[in-house]
Amino acid sequence: MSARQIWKTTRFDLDLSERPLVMGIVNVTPDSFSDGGLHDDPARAIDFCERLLGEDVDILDLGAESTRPGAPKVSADEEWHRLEPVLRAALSLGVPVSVDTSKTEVMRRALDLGVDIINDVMALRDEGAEALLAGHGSAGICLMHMRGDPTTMQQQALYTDVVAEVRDFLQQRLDSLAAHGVAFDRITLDPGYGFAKTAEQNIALQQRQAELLSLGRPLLVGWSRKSTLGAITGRAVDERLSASVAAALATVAQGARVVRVHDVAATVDALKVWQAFVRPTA
Ligand code: HH2
Repeated sequence: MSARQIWKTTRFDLDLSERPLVMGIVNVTPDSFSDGGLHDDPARAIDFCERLLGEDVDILDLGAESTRPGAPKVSADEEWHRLEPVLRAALSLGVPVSVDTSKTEVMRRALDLGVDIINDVMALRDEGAEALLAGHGSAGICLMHMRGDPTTMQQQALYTDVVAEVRDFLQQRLDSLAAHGVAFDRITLDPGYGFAKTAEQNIALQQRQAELLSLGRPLLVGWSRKSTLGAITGRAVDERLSASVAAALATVAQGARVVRVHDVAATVDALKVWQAFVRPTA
């Protein structure tokens, strides 16, 4: 059995060594790539959070700005307006809550309400974000790799060695946070599937995941419904459930400890079976 790996967050110390955790996606947006408009009314979003709880979700990840390729930017005020009522309700449900944002101002407001984790597809590169998280002292952090921003990122999918370059980027982000005094046990890393990467590059990253694990922090991985799964299977975005579950199992089998998914019930079941089969018997 490997050493216990704890992800420290504001209210919860999450044990990632016992079993992989499932982070359920709640997009409070009109335009997300697979579920835009489904939960952009606060009451529906809160109902959806409660439904995910019934499906044994481990972490709720609330996002109020789409990051799909070409997505328009929204202001911090608009993002917060969408997020706040859902975040307030989610924080009373007894599970860790993360906010998926890249804006320091939105992070500040979420941290003031007591959010457990900041999940940032820009890896805390907005001005003041690192200092904010360093000053907070306990919120969990997910640092994801991407280049550019969602409006331009797919033009920047040019790498000599995508795995080495993603690894170097994440190492630099870890170094920068260490320089700010952020403890590593608050941090997970994410290769950023679909962000400034082609299907071939995404697949290479998954195949060589061990090279990212060598950074020494747990990996949080988001394959759910992404276009690379469509490229592999020929399936449209609303037909990628089986592919998404297979991707979640594969990434966990290769060492990832948190999977970020839309389809919580199916993923939880699949991971329970996988876990039962791989757990060493007495
Ligand atoms: N993917 C998306 C958004 N946030 N965060 C992390 N850590 N990892 C990911 O892979 C990731 C993420 C994109 O998916 P989704 O939230 O469903 O879509 P949209 O950005 O269009 O709302």
